[in-house]
Amino acid sequence: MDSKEKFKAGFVALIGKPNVGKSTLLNYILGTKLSIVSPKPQTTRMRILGVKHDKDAQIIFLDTPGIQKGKDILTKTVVESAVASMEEADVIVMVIDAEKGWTKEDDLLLQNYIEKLNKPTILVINKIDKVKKDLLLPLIDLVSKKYDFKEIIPVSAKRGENIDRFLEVLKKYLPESPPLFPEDQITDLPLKFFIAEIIREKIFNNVRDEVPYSVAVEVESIKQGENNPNVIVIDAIIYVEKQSHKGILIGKKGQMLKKIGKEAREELEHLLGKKVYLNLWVKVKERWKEDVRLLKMLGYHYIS
Ligand SMILES: Nc1nc2c(ncn2[C@@H]2O[C@H](COP(=O)(O)OP(=O)(O)OP(=O)(O)O)[C@@H](O)[C@H]2O)c(=O)[nH]1
Ligand SMILES: [Mg+2]
Repeated sequence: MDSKEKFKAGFVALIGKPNVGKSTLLNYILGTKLSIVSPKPQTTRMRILGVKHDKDAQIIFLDTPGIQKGKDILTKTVVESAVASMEEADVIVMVIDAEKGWTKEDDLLLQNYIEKLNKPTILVINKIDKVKKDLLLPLIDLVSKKYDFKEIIPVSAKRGENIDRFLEVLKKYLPESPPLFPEDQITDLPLKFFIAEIIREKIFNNVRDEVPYSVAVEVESIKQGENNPNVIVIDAIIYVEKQSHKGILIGKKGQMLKKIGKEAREELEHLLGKKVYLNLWVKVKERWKEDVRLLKMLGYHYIS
């Protein structure tokens, strides 16, 4: 770092419609799996803080749930957390999907939030690996007329294309500040919520239709193995809204739950570097999305 250049640090909110690749982008930048990802929209349900430590800057990303419509308390809470992240941020990064282009929802996001906040906003066009180059130029032209974006940067979060440039550009808009997080900290996400998220991701990736949206995961306990500190025993409850969903999640002869448990356990062992025993139970709890106490316990209110 040039000694004349001061260290920079600040908050960056990643926002956009569901499924555009916000969480994939964060994970690529951090070089680790922090925020869960799935091919289905509305995967992320709480704001996930991830810190990128560089020589000359500390970028504190806030990955947010895709802005969506819905009347239940869960959806309102989820959208609130995205809005709070935008309000907290020094810079807003709006993400769109190159293949889907600019949509009506993107107009609404601009009108309802970004224009009002009036903060430096960068537009990231993600998934460029899915489109031909000659289609990208007209899209860049179109979005540049939509708003006074400070920068428009095409990337592929999945392949890691143009991410270095994105980070360099982003740093320009961060305030001068000493680091805000200790060097060894990459998130503020409590371990039990992180584990619950990994389990929920496996459900999103294995179960179809409306069932993943009926699911919440509560990690009840995390204990060290009695005689072995390298073992973790985790007990978790999977809540579903309907009896029929419980049947689908458990599957024939318990096959589905076994598969979900195995995938979650293997990933947790990899991420935590310990042997994991994972006990999963499925419980029906109608209208859990309206149960404020439970929502808090599940972490959907933990920011405030
Ligand atoms: N081809 C391609 N797919 C991508 C890229 N980035 C993300 N995806 C895929 O897009 C899907 C959605 O990615 P997520 O990162 O979960 O999207 P999100 O914006 O966080 O979605 P929500 O949490 O639902 O708001 C996943 O299947 C990703 O693998 C990319 O650059 N190229
Ligand atoms: Mg996400």
